[in-house]
Amino acid sequence: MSVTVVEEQRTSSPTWLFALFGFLAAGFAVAVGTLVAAFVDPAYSPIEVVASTAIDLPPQAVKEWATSTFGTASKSVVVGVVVVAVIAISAWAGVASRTRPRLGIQVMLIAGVVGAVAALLRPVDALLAPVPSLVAGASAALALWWLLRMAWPPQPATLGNPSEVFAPDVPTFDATVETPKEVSRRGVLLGIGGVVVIGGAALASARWLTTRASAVASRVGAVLPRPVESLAPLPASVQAPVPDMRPFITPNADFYRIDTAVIVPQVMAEEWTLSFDGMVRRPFTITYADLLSMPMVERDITIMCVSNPIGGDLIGTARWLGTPLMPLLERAGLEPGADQLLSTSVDGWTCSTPLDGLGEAEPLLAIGMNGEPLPIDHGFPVRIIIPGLYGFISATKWVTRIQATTYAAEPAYWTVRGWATDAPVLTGSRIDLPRGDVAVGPSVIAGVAWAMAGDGISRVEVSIDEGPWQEANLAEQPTPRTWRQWWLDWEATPGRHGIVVRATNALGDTQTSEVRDVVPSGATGYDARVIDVV
Ligand SMILES: Nc1nc2c(c(=O)[nH]1)N[C@H]1C(S)=C(S)[C@@H](COP(=O)(O)O)O[C@H]1N2
Ligand SMILES: [Mo]
Repeated sequence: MSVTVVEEQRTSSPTWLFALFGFLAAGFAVAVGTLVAAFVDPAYSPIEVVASTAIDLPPQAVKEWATSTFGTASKSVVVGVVVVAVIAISAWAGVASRTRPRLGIQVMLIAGVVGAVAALLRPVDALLAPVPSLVAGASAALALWWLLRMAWPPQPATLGNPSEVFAPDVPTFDATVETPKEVSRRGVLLGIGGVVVIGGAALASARWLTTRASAVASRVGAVLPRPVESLAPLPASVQAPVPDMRPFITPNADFYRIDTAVIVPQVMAEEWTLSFDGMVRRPFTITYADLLSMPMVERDITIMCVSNPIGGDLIGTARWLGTPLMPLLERAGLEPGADQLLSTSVDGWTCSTPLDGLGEAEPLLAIGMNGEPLPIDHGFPVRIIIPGLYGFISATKWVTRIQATTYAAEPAYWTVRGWATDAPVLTGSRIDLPRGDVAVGPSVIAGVAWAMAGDGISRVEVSIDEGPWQEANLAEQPTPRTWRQWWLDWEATPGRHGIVVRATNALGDTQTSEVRDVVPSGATGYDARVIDVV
């Protein structure tokens, strides 16, 4: 009888309270784990490390994900899924602990182990990587244990003042019966208070630690050297004379961002190094100070993502400041037989760049973007920029290692996920204007076209309502390595109209109308818009 009473007592306290216990224990654990990660590496924070590993899951398991992780929103989706899963599991564990405290605590410990395994699967070998998750798991278990203990004060328990009893409608007992196990309201409040205060302090300390000696501070202190080859300001003629046209140079804040990093790598310039090794005769490592002493050049270059859909905006143009990469490769002395440069980011992401034709492309180790040190999102302190190749085989951000090797020996991140190794940017064009509906009368159709791997744009043509191709006006193109703006005056007549654009590069090749998906080496087909003239 007494046992039944105890069970009844326990289960008569509200379910939501125990779900809250589980949730609070998990929140506490994430805070403590984040604090530990602040000492180790923020990338190993418990939630982020699981999300990162989920994003990198082996290609067989998530073939389509390989495509979608290129997308800008998909990373936050993965983080969101992990957060929701953690909330659901911890709330469930909390509820389970109402009748089976040991089970709830075990679930917390197992979650920590899952995080630790995810950390061990990260491409960067780090002995301490699993520590934040393990500590988080232990903290969750401890917090849950503490919350349960506070809720059910140890014997000898007294019934206390009825107003202090959380579930006052439970049957009362005579003192000789088993220890009453109803939840103590005071205990619950103290327990929750303790978890929230200590967890909050952990999170605040983590914040403080990660911003104190941070990439942000390092970037603020970075001073860009004067280029030996500087560029004149761009003439107004690069801009199509059309209202509402996007600027020729993409402001840093509007520049598309694509990478697999859940936590943006925080690299201090003072601590950055870049090694050149692999199939080279004289491997060496440079620091940021070494890099600054090298000749810097300015280049206007348009970069583009291979997963940019037709008409998409994963493309942008910047004035980059950097040092040419080829002299550094010469200093290292490539051995015969190497066919790719494998560059590695501090977070372990790898990028395969064909050595064939690399010299002509004039690759840069870039440190500046539109007159500022590289934004942290765009690779601070140093990234690679190579005109004419899609970003996934050229534009390594937070680069820390450049290795001469072979495709056979070292396949890169996207190579093992089914993407091409040879992917020059395909000649393309996009319609930017008009946006939305148009009024009857004089209007302008305008956009950009690019042929960074095809000597630049020589012609852009527009077809309206399947009519003949009409040649558009071209704005100035400062170099073949940037996009080119175009525009066409149009007398808009009432009704619905279909507009199609196509570009031709300076080698005389017109982009193909054949519709092809972004995998494995870039989408093809013409950009088309439907415009309503009202
Ligand atoms: N470290 C790192 N560098 C990276 C990537 C990445 O995932 N990790 N993605 C590449 C891809 S696919 C593209 S298109 C460009 C995008 O550069 P941006 O974010 O500065 O526009 O970065 C490249 N460099
Ligand atoms: Mo990309």
